[in-house]
Amino acid sequence: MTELEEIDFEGYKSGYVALLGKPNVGKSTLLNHYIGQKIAAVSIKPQTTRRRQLGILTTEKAQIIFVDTPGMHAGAYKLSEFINEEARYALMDADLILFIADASQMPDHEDRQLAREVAEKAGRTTKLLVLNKSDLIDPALAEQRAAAYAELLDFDDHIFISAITPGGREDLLERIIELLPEGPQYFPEGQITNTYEREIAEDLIRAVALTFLRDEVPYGIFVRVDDYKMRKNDMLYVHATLIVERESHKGIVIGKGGTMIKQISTAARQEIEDMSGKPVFLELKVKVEKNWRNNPAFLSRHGLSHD
Ligand SMILES: Nc1nc2c(ncn2[C@@H]2O[C@H](COP(=O)(O)OP(=O)(O)OP(=O)(O)O)[C@@H](O)[C@H]2O)c(=O)[nH]1
Ligand SMILES: [Mg+2]
Repeated sequence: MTELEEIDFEGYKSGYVALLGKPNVGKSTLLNHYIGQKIAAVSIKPQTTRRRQLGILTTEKAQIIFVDTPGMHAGAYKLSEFINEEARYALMDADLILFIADASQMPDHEDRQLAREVAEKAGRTTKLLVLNKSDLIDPALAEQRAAAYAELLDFDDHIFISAITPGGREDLLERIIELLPEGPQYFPEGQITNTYEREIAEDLIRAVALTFLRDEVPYGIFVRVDDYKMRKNDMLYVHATLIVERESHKGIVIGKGGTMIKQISTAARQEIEDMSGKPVFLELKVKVEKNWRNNPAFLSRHGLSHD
C-alpha cells in the first residue's frame, strides 16, 4: 500500500489522463474544450502538437489532469524521436488512457502502431476508446467503426464524441471521473496548465503558419518567441522568429511583397489576443537554420531533446 492509499480523500477523485492518438484526430481540440480556453494550438494539419501539455480541470468532485500529447508518427527526423517519446512518457505516467480515434476513418497503420505501444507500455492501465469526429459519420456505420477500432487493443469501454459539438463530451467527462482513483488536488484551484503564455504563443503562431503554408514547408518550421512583455499602455509586445530549414522556404514564408508573413502575423496576433485577453503588438522575423530538425545542438537548445 502506498502512502496515498492510506489517506481518506472522501470520494474526491484525481489523476493524470493521457490524450493519445495519431496526429490530427482532435486531441488538442478536446483539451481546449474541457479547459474552456485555447491553451493548446490546433490546426487542420497533422503534427501540430510537439510537446506534452497539461490541461487541469478542477471541479467539486475531481481534479482531472489531461495530458495532451503529440500524435505518434513514423518520421525520419531526429525531432520525430522527441515527439514520439513525449507521447510515450505521458502513456507510462497515466492513471487513465484515452485512445482517441478519428471515427470518420477506418483504423490505419498509425493507429495499429500506437495500439502496440500502449499494450506494451501500459498494459494494465484503464483504457477508453474515444471515437471522435462522430459528427462526420453516418450513424448506421457507427458500431461497425467501433468494432474495427476495438480490435486494436483490449479497451475497457468505448464512447462516441465530437470534440466540436456538445453531447458525448459531457458523457465522456463523467466516465473519466468515474474511472479515476481517489486522490488529492495536485494543483491549486485556479491553475489550468503548466505551460507559460509565451510557449503557448509559440505554438499558436506555428499552428497559424501550418494552416497558411503549402505542404513542403510547414513541418520544417520552428517558432521562437524572443520577447514577450507588457508595455506601459497595457499592450502585450511579442517578437518572434520563424525558423525554417532552407533559403527557398524563407522566401515562401515571406511571400511576394511580404504578403504571406503579413497574413500569418495578422491571424497569429488575433490568436494571441484571444489567448491572453490583451491587445497584442506582434513582430515576426524569418531565419534559416539549415536542417534543424536533425541538428542535435539546435534541438537540445530549444528543449526538443530528452538527451
Ligand atoms: N469535424 C470535426 N473536426 C474536428 C473534431 N475534433 C477536431 N477536429 C478538427 O481536426 C483538426 C485537428 O485537430 P487537433 O486538435 O489539432 O488534432 P490533434 O490530435 O491535437 O493533432 P496533433 O497535435 O497533430 O497530434 C482540426 O482542424 C480540428 O478542428 C471533431 O470532433 N469533428
Ligand atoms: Mg494537438
